[in-house]
Amino acid sequence: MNRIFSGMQPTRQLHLGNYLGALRNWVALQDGFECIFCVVDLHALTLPQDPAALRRNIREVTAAYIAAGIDPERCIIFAQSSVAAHSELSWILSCHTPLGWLNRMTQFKDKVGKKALENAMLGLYAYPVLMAADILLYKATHVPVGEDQKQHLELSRDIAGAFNRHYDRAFFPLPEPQILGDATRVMSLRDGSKKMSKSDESDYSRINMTDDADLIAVKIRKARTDPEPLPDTLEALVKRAEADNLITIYAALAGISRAETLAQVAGQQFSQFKKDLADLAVAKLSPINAEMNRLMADPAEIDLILRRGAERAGTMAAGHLDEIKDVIGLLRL
Ligand code: AQP
Repeated sequence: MNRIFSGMQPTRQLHLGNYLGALRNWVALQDGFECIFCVVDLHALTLPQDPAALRRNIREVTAAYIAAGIDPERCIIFAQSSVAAHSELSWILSCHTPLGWLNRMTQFKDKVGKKALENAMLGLYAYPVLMAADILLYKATHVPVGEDQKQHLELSRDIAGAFNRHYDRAFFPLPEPQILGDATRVMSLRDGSKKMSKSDESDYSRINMTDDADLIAVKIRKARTDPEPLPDTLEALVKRAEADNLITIYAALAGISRAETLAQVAGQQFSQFKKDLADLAVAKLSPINAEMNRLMADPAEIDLILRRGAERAGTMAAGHLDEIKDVIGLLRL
């Protein structure tokens, strides 16, 4: 059976981009694939984290997975740091990854920004190798990702290929990206040229999965737009990034195409459209929010799910790591 691996970082709360671009698609994949969904807490360490907040966020991301509809019986849900083989394989793969490949990664450059390179952390630079280890450790065949992670997944394929060629065998499957749905890149509510992101300083740039109905409505009302009414063609949205983004969000939440959405709302002023969008967002997100709150009230239950998931993931990982050690000539004593 084809196997899916994917994960989210427990860095602050998940947002609408994480939900529409990834989580919602994962729920649909459970029926056709063996699924492994990880809370990638080691990746979160590539940026400074407060220990108490990190602990809470690991549980909250787990709660979001389950509240959105991922079934912990059918899928494996676990925290990355509880399976040590991720770090071991990451080291092995880093010895098969030329620096030139890592130098091309745009996310590293974006995250370091204008800071001096000397102060950037090695972990942030090596992040894509750990991501390759996450995927290859389970010999995953498919990885659902948003547009922003496509380059990292291509690197995972390159690393798998380099390993296979070096040891002259088809050991790792080359994982296929799955870019699903129409909302592969949900943009900031404050700036239509930037993606919606957990690390954006403005909380008004995103709708968090933990936001209540009032806050969702306020954020949508305050979302940046332009003075023109909504157009009737997709072409007319090309130069209107913020309007385009709100149409994409509406379409994704309503489960209709962007063209169908425009057919419904063409000619409307934003004041009306934003009210409808807020009602729709609240209707879709509130039940998930309520279930997250219920789960978060019982952290022991979440920890139990993570522990069971870690046992299942750990068994598969240990078997594959033994095979890898055999291939590369390490003793298994
Ligand atoms: N804006 C987005 N639109 C669509 N999909 C998105 N994803 C993230 N942002 C958007 C997808 O969500 C999954 C999990 O992402 P992540 O938590 O591992 O980290 P990220 O991609 O770095 O997300 P953020 O919010 O931008 O976090 P920060 O600010 O901490 O870097 C991935 O599949 C991603 O594609």
